[in-house]
Amino acid sequence: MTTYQFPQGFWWGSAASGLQTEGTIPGDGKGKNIWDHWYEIAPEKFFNGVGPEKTSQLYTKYKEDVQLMKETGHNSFRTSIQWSRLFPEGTGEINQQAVDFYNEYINELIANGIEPFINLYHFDMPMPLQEKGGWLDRGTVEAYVHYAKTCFQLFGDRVKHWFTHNEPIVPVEMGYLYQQHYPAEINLEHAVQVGFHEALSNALAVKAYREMGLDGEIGIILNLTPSYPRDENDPKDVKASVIADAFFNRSFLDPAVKGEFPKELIEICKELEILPDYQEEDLKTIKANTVDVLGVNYYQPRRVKAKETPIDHSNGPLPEDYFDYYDWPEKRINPYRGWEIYEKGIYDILINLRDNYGNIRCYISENGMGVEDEQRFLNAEGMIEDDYRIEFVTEHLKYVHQAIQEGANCLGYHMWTCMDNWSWLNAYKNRYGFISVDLAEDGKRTIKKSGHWFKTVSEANGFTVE
Ligand code: BGP
Repeated sequence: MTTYQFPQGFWWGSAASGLQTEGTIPGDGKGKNIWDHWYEIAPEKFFNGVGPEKTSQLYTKYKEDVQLMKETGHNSFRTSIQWSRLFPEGTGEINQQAVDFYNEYINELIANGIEPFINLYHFDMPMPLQEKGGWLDRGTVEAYVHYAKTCFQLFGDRVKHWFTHNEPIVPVEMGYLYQQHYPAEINLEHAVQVGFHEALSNALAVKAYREMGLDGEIGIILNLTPSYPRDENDPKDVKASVIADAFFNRSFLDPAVKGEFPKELIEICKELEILPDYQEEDLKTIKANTVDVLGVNYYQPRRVKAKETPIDHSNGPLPEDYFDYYDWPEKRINPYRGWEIYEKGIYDILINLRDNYGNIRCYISENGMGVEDEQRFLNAEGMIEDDYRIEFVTEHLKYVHQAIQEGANCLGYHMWTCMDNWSWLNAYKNRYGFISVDLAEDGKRTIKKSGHWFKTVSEANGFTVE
């Protein structure tokens, strides 16, 4: 038997986002964001035609949900404020109903011993700002900073862990390269500008937070996908992996933690003449306002090799001009999401942060496994027996534990997600939660086997396995 004991005060919990959980009810004053708009114009893109207004109804069920968090051993929980709920137009007039809702929700968490971690931007651009260009437009950066400051003012007395963005590379790649988020363009030049504005907005929000003298910490949440070369002894494969890493990880990790952009990326942008528009002052702002804490979302690695296929320039340059994806024959796949399961990746990330990023305070802010049709695993008592999820979390936690033993500054583990929630184009296809949500029964919640198991882990601050 081996016991994996975690440091005292370890954060056990889960993550979600406002848009994916709250839902919309008539008269709630929420404005439209890009998901509401996309669903209106292209509902067929969404799995089973389920749109973002029909999420897990947390807006009305949050009290019940907080109790369920307690029952599943949460000592902390992350969600995001919906920008379009607080500012229906993105800026300007504030929605008082949103202020009341977030106040009550945050207070409810705290009253139940659950530390609220609040993120500001989780893919939910208010539509009036998108109409002016969204992250392409510098005006959005200003509107974002106003939104951020308002949140700090309203909730900063009680919220001690703030995050500026969740996975800022995702709006870049999915909105401007791979067409999975609105506006679904393929345009590397736009992608670079969007990324720059997001990085700048992060630094400006960090600056604003510090200037307000609040007694919490502020960070950013990044999805780090370790880039493994096909052959680590082949310099061409290694170079391919370095470039993939610069595009997808270091593009935000380096400015957020070190205050500068990776030189490989700058060189490529110069060569392609797609450097973003910026002001000299911006680089100083980014340099001077790095984060206190880093959230790490880890789902899967990225495996690459030197470019072998011809470059296709029909849509202009792309990151894939510099590498090919490598199909590792030994990979294990979660067939529902199509993502590789590679537990050691979580260890490699934490060791990289220890060695190359000043061992910054960090925690695992998302990790999880989406599975389709979990009703197959219902037992006689009506509980989903998701042993595969327990195994998934256990195997990742073993590597988190090892990294901590070796000096990584990892402070917690949050699962994606608490209760089954709505996912971008996939809607309710894959379920990730510790708690199931029955859409046919008005969103009825039932704790899964993994939720009960997680409580034992949280209470023991670790677990014992054979
Ligand atoms: C992360 C996002 C989450 C969540 C999760 C699962 O990238 O931060 O919002 O959706 O991935 O992915 P998906 O919902 O696409 O299956």
